[in-house]
Amino acid sequence: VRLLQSLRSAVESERLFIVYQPQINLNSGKVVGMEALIRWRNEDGTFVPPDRFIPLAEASGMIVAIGDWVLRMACHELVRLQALGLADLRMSVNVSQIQFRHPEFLDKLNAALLDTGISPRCLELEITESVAMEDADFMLETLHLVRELGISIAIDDFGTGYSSLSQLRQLPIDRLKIDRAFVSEIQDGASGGHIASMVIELGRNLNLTVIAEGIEDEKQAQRLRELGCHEGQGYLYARPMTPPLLKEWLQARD
Ligand code: G
Ligand code: G
Ligand code: MN
Ligand code: NA
Repeated sequence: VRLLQSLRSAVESERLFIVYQPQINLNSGKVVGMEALIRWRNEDGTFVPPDRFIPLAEASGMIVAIGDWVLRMACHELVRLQALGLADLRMSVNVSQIQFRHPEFLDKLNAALLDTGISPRCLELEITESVAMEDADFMLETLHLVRELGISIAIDDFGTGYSSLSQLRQLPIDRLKIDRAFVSEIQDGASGGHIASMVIELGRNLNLTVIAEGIEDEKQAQRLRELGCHEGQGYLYARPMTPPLLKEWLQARD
């Protein structure tokens, strides 16, 4: 309850902010986009990790407002980057299942596009594998509607859930994100490495782009490239950054 109260006051006093982590084409080395990640800084300067407060925000329903705020901030950020001449970047936004299932979700999505004027082609929503597979009929319909808007969809934390291939094949999605737990095992022959290569193979068969998260060294990147993984993000390239740092980083790289 105390955490919930401080989350409320954090929202009110704007102690929530967003950092952005670049995503790279593993073959060309070009930046293809970035993922928006929420942060909460306490009054005393310490951080509350999203793994702790997102579940709380979901249970209390606050995630609907927070998620909408993240979506808008991320779209605005993309507009600012495009104005600097940093074109052709994709903005990836995490969407909680509570938010996704909210009756006004599609309206809010539309409103965010209209208000910021960004092209839906530049926007991507990340939903986790478990969410994507739950309540198949509802998901299928909603995902189709999102796709009709021109927005793309990535399945986050892929490999940690239990999707059946037949389910996965039916989903109107664009990208699979390999969970970083599997990427970290890719060198030492541990089972996670096999899962990573299976996900890449699966992506190839289903015509989906595959992005690996949590790439921390060049060996992992090299192995992922050999396996045919298209894109990656991780500390090897950049940490999640505040907008001024992101801007600097992108311009230095451009
Ligand atoms: O990288 P980081 O430790 O910040 O992310 C931890 C988890 O929090 C990740 O699983 C990420 O998907 C989730 N997360 C980060 N930002 C958001 C957000 O804006 N909305 C939702 N629903 N989840 C987020
Ligand atoms: O949405 P998702 O849970 O996938 O969020 C990714 C999480 O992974 C975020 O918390 C982000 O800060 C974190 N992260 C991003 N790159 C790396 C990395 O290279 N190594 C590690 N350990 N964590 C990372
Ligand atoms: Mn994510
Ligand atoms: Na993940």
